[in-house]
Amino acid sequence: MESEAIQAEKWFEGIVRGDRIQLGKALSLVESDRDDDRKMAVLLLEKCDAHVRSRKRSCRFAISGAPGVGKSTLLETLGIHIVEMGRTIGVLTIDPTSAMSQGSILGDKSRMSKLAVSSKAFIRSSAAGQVLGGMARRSMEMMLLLETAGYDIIFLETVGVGQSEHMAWQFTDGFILVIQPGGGDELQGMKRGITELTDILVINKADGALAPLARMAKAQFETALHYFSPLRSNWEAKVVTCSAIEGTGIPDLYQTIQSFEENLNAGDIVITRNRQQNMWLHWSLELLAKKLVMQHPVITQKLETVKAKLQESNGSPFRAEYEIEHLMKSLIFPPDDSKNK
Ligand SMILES: Nc1nc2c(ncn2[C@@H]2O[C@H](COP(=O)(O)OP(=O)(O)O)[C@@H](O)[C@H]2O)c(=O)[nH]1
Ligand SMILES: [Mg+2]
Repeated sequence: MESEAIQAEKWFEGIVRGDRIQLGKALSLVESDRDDDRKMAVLLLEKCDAHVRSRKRSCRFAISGAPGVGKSTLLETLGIHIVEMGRTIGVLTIDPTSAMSQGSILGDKSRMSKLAVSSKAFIRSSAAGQVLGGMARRSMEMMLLLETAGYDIIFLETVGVGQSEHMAWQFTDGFILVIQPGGGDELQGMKRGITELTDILVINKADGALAPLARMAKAQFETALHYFSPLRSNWEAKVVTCSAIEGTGIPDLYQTIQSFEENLNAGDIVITRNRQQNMWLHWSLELLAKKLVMQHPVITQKLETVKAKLQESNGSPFRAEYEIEHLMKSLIFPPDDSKNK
């Protein structure tokens, strides 16, 4: 049996060499919850982390927006343009076909069919079952693998609305919000407070009948954005209109992305990444803590008993919660018997 360290080195070398099959396998490895996979994943991720720290970093973007605004279509058109400009891109999406989904988001893979066959691009869809906070459970690790493989720009397409924006914002360098003209989307965006998170606002579908509406929305947003103090320092939010289908406005969008990259590289990327990693660590441990506590046999058993009792007596849940709260506390902070002796 090869030692684990040697195995991890092989994984790592394959990824750095540009072996796409190895990269694909590594992405599955870091998504796995199996104990042996977790162990290997950590060995590999440590190597990747050390590797990227000594090189020019990729720029990581979250691409967010309501289902159906055209995020995937945009990634295809923009992605092809970026590749034509001689750069490489990595895309992480959630595969909506693996969940019960609203019609508009079905068939994401087919939306990126041209980009998918480019040797300068790598697209990975995670199963929707793994989605937490609008991203895959292991998006952070997956971005690191793509960065190790040397992709210049990484896009993380988020799903869902609400909480997801903030999560994705925390873990990436730049936040691209995609909206479509009309439909009150503009206002919704403001209400949810996500305009503060937005580094680049893309008004997509600026074609056909929607084109004049898109121009109007652009003017409105450019004014509105002046009232928000940006959460990210040294960058003033930009508004771009485009049509992912017709390709208009795409070079403009890429230029904006490039200036964002320049801006990022002019700042201290080490501080930025350390902040992201700290937030990720908290997020990840919270998820883990919840999972472990809720899976503890003492808790699951008690919960079953309590639920059965509640149903029988048609009672109230408050005492049940109180009892389980104590049970949880005693499991995590066992009473110190020595004090009573
Ligand atoms: N007219 C128009 N339709 C678009 C454009 N971009 C995407 N669409 C359409 O909008 C629908 C949703 O696109 P999709 O990329 O799946 O959106 P996502 O859910 O945000 O990823 C599809 O029917 C696309 O063909 C665009 O620029 N113009
Ligand atoms: Mg999509």
